[in-house]
Amino acid sequence: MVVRASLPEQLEFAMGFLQGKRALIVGLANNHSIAWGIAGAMRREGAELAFTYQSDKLADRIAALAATLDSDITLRCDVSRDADIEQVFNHLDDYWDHLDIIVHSVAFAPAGQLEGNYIDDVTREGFRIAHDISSYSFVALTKAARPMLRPGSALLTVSYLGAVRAVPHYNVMGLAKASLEANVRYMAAALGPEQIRVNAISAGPIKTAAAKGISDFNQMLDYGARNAPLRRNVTGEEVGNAAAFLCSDLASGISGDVLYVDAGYHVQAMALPDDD
Ligand code: 0WE
Repeated sequence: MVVRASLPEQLEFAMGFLQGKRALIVGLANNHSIAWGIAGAMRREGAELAFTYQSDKLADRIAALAATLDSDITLRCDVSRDADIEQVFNHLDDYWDHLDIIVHSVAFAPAGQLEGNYIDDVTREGFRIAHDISSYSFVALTKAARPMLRPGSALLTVSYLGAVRAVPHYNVMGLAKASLEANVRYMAAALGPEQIRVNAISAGPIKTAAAKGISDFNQMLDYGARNAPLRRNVTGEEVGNAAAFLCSDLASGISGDVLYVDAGYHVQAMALPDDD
């Protein structure tokens, strides 16, 4: 396409860097979700969006949120069920003939697994569920989506520093995120020959609905804001902007990687002195 236009005219027709891309967002629960920050940034850059939601009780809320981003594609999907995952792509196929982007922003460990002493409190069932919902679901979605993916498609998931450091109380979720990050590398290796990219963002702590169930979360936010290089926490919008970039053709040379969007927290060692 040849575009000749004066500068003001070019600005008027300015295209977002995801123009023409179709993105499926998995993991939206409400307007505090990391998935919401990602969806907003992707829509701003021109992507068309579809959403899944976990259960019927979320149906109306997700449809309303989707509508504000010009989407009327919302599909129920409990990622622990293969039949649900299969249904999503059967239905999506009615709207779209291909898929450019999948965002996986899902994690769960059963109540009681994110507190106390790791060894005392971890259970076989807690371990299984955390790994199933938080890691296996990423490749399960990709397996089912594969016929709709094409060269240039990009897959993204959301991880946390607890994957690579022993964060107090993150416990079995840390193992599940380590598995998720390894999943990113193996999926990147498997899909690379088809020019499909797979990456993760490791986000700093953000006050989402999931975070509300975690004791001392506010203390963690304060600690990060005092000790990160940028002296603050990150927002869902900042994670969204990095996600939009990673899933765009601007990131065509990046696959299998974990990009930290955490105000630099992960590079710092030791608490800073009080007067810093
Ligand atoms: O990945 C997470 C938490 C995800 C999460 C949250 C819950 C709360 C409710 C997974 N499963 C559940 N299960 C529930 O029943 N984060 C990165 C946020 C988080 O959680 C922590 C953190 C941080 C940061 C738990 C302990 C320590 C730090």
